Formats: sequence, structure tokens, C-alpha cells
Amino acid sequence: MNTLRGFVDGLPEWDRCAVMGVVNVTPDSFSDGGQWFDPELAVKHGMDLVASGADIVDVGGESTRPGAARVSEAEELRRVIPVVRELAASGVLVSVDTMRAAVAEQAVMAGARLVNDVSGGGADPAMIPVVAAAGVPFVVMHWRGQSIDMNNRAVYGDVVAEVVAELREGCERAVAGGIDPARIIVDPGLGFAKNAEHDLALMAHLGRLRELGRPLLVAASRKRFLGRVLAGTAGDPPPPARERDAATAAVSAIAAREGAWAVRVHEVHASADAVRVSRAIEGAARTEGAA
Ligand code: PMM
Repeated sequence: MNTLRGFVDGLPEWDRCAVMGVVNVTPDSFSDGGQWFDPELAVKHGMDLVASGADIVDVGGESTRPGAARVSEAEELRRVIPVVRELAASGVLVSVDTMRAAVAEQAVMAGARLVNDVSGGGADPAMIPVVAAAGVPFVVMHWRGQSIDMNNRAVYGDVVAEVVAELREGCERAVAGGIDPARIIVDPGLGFAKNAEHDLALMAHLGRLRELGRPLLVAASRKRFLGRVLAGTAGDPPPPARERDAATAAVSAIAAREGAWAVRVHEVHASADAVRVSRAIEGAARTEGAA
């Protein structure tokens, strides 16, 4: 095992960076909104992601794109729970992407084994106690408030130091609320209250996030900073989100090489290959070191 990567109590231990495929059961997510809104299509898509090499399937029912308004709890439950239940019943390792304790709780009852909360427990005070009682792993993502106005909070003196410090506080809150530290995963929250320069700085210093001593999830897939990079300097418009998949796979290779525990991606195939190549290089480096 790459000792940098760490391991999460309650989940399998992969010998490489894991791949989390995304199923957004939403009409309005920024890169794939509407595509998997029908529950049957969402389940089929989750199974396809596993066939393409996903280790985990992350099911979400609420868009967090910049400016997004919230959906009601009833609607989120209606979107997410049947998809979680069906995928889990088919043997898929399901994660639920939600900021609501009630959705997390019901999703765990329906078979989800990981709670991915982009607010790290900040949006719903009941979240941490619910996750603690359920005894499932929990993603603490760096978050500074709801998507509707998060871009106003993209203000940092030293983005890497502040994200590390705020994530540390998030982990401490989770542990104080009863979550086992061995079940916490940290995530820099690329694109959440961050501009392209902030995201790139965080990617350049992933090692600093490992100071937190917890496995690291990197979710760069199709995000705006990739569009900004690909737009070039000639003022070309950034490509639409779906055309950022090759760039996403490049980030997956880098994240894996930097010791990330998992990458969260929409298009799984290329990232599944990328993490395997990274693993092979890691193995060769070890053999060479031993020789
Ligand atoms: N980003 C989105 C949704 N969920 N979860 C984690 N842990 N980290 C992220 O950066 C993250 C997330 C953005 O929405 P998308 O599903 O449309 O990519």
C-alpha cells in the first residue's frame, strides 16, 4: 500500500488510488444535468460506471454548481433513495452525495456505505450525529457556504494554508460529534468558493493536504478551472464541461501519483486507466528502490 494514501475504516483497501464514478440524479448539474434524471437510467448509468472501472458510485440528487438553488428534502429523497437501493442491491459500493442528514440516514438504510457531504457537516447540524450513529465513513470537504453565493467567498491570503486549516477544523468538528477519525476522508473542494487559480494552487500542493493525516479525495472532474486552462490565452472560449474529460484524466493521474486515496469523476474509463498506470509506476519505483 502507498502509505501516503492511507485507508478508510469500513471500506475495502485498494492497492491504488480508487475511482469514484458520479451519478447525478438531477435536472441541472453543471456537466451532466438531466442525463440521468430518470431513476432507471441513473441505475443503468451507475452499473455502466462500474463496468468501466469505478470502485465506488457516488449518487447525488442536488446540484451544487455555482449559483444553484436548493431542492426540497422530499424531492432529494425521491431522486436519490431508489437509485441507491437498486445499485447497492446489485452489489455496487454506493456513496451518497448529500448535505442533508435525513437523506444520508435513509441512503445508509438503503445500502449506501459512505456519506459524501460537500458541506462537511456545515449545512445540517444533524449530519454529524447521524453519520456517527450510522458508523459509516464521511467525506469532509472544504466548504464556505451554499452554492448560491459561494463565489463571493473565494477570497484567500494563502489558499493552501487556509484550506488546510479549515479542513482541520472540519475534521475536529466531525470527531467531536462522534465520528471515528479512522472513517474520515478529506477533500479540498475544488471549485467551491475557489477560482481557477485557487484550484490550481491546491492541485500543486496536494502534499500539504496530506498533513491532515487522512485519506484524500480529489474531485476535479469537468470543473471550471480545467475549462479555463483549456481555453488558452488567445481568448478562446472554454470548452463545454463534457469536453474536459481528457483533462480530468490527466488530473486523476497526477492525483494518484501524489498519493490521493480516490478521484471522483464523471467519465470513469480514462481515469480508471490513469490510476492503474500510476500504480504500475509506483510499483516500478519500489522495485527499483529495493534493487
Ligand atoms: N463536487 C461536486 C459534487 N460533489 N463531492 C466531493 N466530495 N467533492 C467535490 O468536489 C464535489 C462533490 C460538484 O458537482 P458535480 O457532481 O456536478 O461534479
